[in-house]
Amino acid sequence: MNDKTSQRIFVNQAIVIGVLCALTFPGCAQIATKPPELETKQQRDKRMAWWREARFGMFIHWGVYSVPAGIYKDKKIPGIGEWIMNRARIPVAEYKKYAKQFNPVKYNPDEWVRLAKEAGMKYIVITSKHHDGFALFDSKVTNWDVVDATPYGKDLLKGLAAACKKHGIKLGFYHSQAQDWCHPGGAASGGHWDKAQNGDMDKYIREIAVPQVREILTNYGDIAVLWWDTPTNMNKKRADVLRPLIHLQPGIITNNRLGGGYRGDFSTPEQHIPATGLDYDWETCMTMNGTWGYKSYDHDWKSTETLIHNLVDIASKGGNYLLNVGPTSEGLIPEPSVIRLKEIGKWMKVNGESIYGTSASPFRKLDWGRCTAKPGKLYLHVFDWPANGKLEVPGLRNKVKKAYLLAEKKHELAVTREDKDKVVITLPPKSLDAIDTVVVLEIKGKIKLRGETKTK
Ligand code: FHN
Repeated sequence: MNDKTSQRIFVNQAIVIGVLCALTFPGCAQIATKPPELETKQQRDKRMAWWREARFGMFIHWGVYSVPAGIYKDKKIPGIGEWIMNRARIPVAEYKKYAKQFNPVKYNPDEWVRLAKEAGMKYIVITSKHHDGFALFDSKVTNWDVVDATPYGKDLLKGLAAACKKHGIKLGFYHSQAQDWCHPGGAASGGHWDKAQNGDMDKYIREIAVPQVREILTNYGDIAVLWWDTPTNMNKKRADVLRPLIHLQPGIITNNRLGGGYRGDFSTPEQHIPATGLDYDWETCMTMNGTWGYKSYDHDWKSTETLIHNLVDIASKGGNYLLNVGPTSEGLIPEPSVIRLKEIGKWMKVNGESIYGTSASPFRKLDWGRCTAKPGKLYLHVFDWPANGKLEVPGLRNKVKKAYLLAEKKHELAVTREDKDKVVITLPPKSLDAIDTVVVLEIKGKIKLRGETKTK
């Protein structure tokens, strides 16, 4: 089969699935919007524009697992906190008891959103349901949700959606579509460990996953991102019933973890930054310590310097950074996360221009740091301040208009050209910011580099 034939078949399938979905689910009436598979490049660019501009978002992993917080029967359970039920093989009925202690009375969604905003983040993706199957929202198809199973008794996503709207932050949902360790038929990585988990996965997809995805995409206003996760035991047939639901939110952006061969809109390197970026939209998701869900004894926090360098490194390779927080069962974002986010925010306040809406570095390697770019401007992120005060920009052939520090725009820096391919900027003796001082180099025309470096 040639490429065109397979593309035609794929498109036909997308239409058939769309029509079927519209007939099967009344909530899918808006299915008439164009599936991403049928978009032109311009339409896709338009849909992806805010996300590419944003570069920085907050991931929130929150659920009942924040109650045991990494400890079961007085033992520290190794691994990531939200997997405690799986790792410790906790029986369903026993795990469900933790919900009785999930009472986030200190939850203040407005504060969370303001914190994300202060950090310079432009969107939030929160776990509407993680692999333990517990829904942070009022789901009509189960009692295993915050409203029915906890003393708190209120939908947690409603307030967050309202706060996001108020503060102009985009909201996305992470939804574990396949793994579900508490509803019969849900998949479990490594296999089921309690017979209460056994059941028909197709039935699970039909009766839990599909209606829940419909709920999260219908009841919370504009949803900007749907973040599928771990396509354990997913196949094309199962993915095909979930996928059309995304049209309930025209313009929504989805990741590549649905399964069934769907590529989604962006790739999702996890806990690492690809060495040279990727040739497709991408977002690195990462924890600040060693866990996504709260663990009381994980104090292995990345430094603010590492987090800022990661953000810059990612932007310099054309990606987004989705940085995680794991709130406690009381509803508090751990203090070390708050401190780091505020520090990142201070840096972003001064240097955000060098991150938002930038494109990848045209340079293959820069010994002193990283580069991000906008038309006519190179943002030189100096991690290691040169001892001789001379910042070398290798391979640059463009005429330079001027150079200055982003933090002190009025203060122009002297620029010389040592040979036709090397620009040298004279820096002040000391960096303004020990983590990353940004030097702006304004250039004429499209970036032109010497042959051995990558051109854009
Ligand atoms: O199993 C999950 C894990 O708990 C966490 O949610 C991460 C975030 O990307 N995703 C899965 C592992 O890839």
